[in-house]
This record gives sequence, C-alpha cells and structure tokens, in this order.
Amino acid sequence: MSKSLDASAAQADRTVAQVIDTIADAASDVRTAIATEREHSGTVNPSGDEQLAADLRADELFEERILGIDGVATYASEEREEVATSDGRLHVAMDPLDGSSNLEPNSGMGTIFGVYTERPPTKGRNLLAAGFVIYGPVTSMVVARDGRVKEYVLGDEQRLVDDDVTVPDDPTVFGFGGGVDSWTDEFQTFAEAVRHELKLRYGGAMIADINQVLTYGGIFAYPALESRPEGKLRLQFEGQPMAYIVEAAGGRSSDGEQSLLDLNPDELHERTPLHLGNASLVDRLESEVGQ
Ligand code: AHM
Ligand code: MG
Repeated sequence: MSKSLDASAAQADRTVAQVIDTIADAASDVRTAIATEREHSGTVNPSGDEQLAADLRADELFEERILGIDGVATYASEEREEVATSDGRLHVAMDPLDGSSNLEPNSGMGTIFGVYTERPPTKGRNLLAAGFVIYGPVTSMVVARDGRVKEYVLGDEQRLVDDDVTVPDDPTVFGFGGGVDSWTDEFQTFAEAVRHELKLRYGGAMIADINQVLTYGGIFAYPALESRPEGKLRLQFEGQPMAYIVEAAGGRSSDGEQSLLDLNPDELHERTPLHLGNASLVDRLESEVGQ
C-alpha cells in the first residue's frame, strides 16, 4: 500500500472509531428522549410511518453529533427525506430509533448505524462498519468492524462483554414480522415447518429480535408480503447494517435470493424483504421460498 493510501485508511479508521464513540455517548440522551418525548409529532417519515417526538429528537441529536465529526461527509436517516451534508469522506446512515412503536407498551427499542465509503443510496459492500444500540433493561451496543463483532454494555463507561460475538451453530429461536395471512403461500409453509423446530421470539423491534438470534441462534425475517412484495424494512438504514453484523458474526442475510449486501439500491428509502440468521436456515429459506 502506498503511503498516501495508508494515511487515508488510517484516517478512515479514526473516523469510524469516532462515529462509534459518538453514538455510544449519545445513547444516554436518546434514553432520556424515550422517557420524556412520548407524544406523536403529527408528522410522517419518508416511508409514511407516523413519527413520535422521540424519533425526531433522536434524529436531530445524531445529525448534529455525527456531522460534527471530522471526516464524516453525510448523514442519512430513515426519519428524513434528504441526506444532510458536511465535509469529509465517510457516510453515515441511521435508523435513529428502531422499533419506536414499542414506546407505548415500553418494550425494546434501538439505534442502527452503518458507516459507508460511498454516499447513500449505495451497496452494503461499501460498509466499513455497522452496529446497533439496544435501550433494554441495560443499554448495550453491538459493533461489527474488520470482520469481528463485539458487544459492550454502556453506562458511565463502555464495558466490553463479548469480544467475538458469533451466531451459535445450533439454532433455537425465530421471529417473523407481518401477519400470517399477509405472507405468501411459500413463506407460510416455511414458517409452519420452522414453528415446529424453533421457539418463537418476536418483540416488534428488529434490533432486539436479531440480538436474540445473535445470542441463541435462529432466524429473523420480515418477508415479502402478498400486498407488499418489497416487505417493510428499509435496505439502507436497517437491512444492510444488520446484514453486515450478522454476516460478520458467521450468519447469512438474504432478500430471498442473495445477500442483502449485494443489492444495489436506487432509492435512499427503498424497502427489502429481509431474512437473517444461521446460514443453514437462510439457505433453506432461499431454496424453499425465494423472493
Ligand atoms: P421503525 O424503524 O419505524 O420502528 O419500524 C421498524 C420495525 C422493526 O424494528 C420491526 O421488526 C418491525 O418494524 C415491526 O413491525 P410490525 O409492527 O409490523 O411487527
Ligand atoms: Mg426501523
């Protein structure tokens, strides 16, 4: 590697580290927003979902802090139409508050982020790092970087609790979004078989459901629906970062045909059918269900 390439790789590395630290630091303020900004804002996001005040607060907070990092060129989020810009070389895409409809019943919620080398919309193969925070009984953070996944508990200081998160070989849990009647016939048949093999865990927040898969092994899906073949979840902000994490942990991701990291989005807010988990289960899903 030439000296200048070396220097720019080292700079990118520092920027990634700062993005991760900034998100970890912001987590306590997001927790406060979850506790205090519970009302509907009366607005909808670009996907047409109603926004809560906490969604907007988390988005503003991350925009300000992420764009304040030297080396970050753009901030894109599920909660805003346009990409916000600054000077720099790396691009951050986020779902500031994933699962915010869980605010009312006080269930799990999280923050998802991906750091891309190209401005979104772009391929998941352009991710340099990705991670998520869970605002659960404790605030935890899972980060995938350099082919390795680590888990931290956040608080006054970050505590590393697992320095090599891997999807367990023997799958135990499953969680599928969308109602049974909204699934395709092929997915219904697949789900019926899986139901007899694994234990149901579905909480309504993808980050928490996927963290169960990382912990116990299994499969999470928000599949193509009869009335909505593109599924519900967004590729850039949810699908690609979570696929990057699960694949780095030894699992697989798929839209039904190929890895979510190989899809090439045309639109920033594009949706995708999403299936993530143990490779054996995702392989089976691809052959029995497809897209
Ligand atoms: P959000 O990002 O607007 O909160 O929506 C995404 C969430 C996922 O976390 C979760 O898997 C899914 O939507 C839940 O949808 P449903 O309410 O249909 O089960
Ligand atoms: Mg979300």
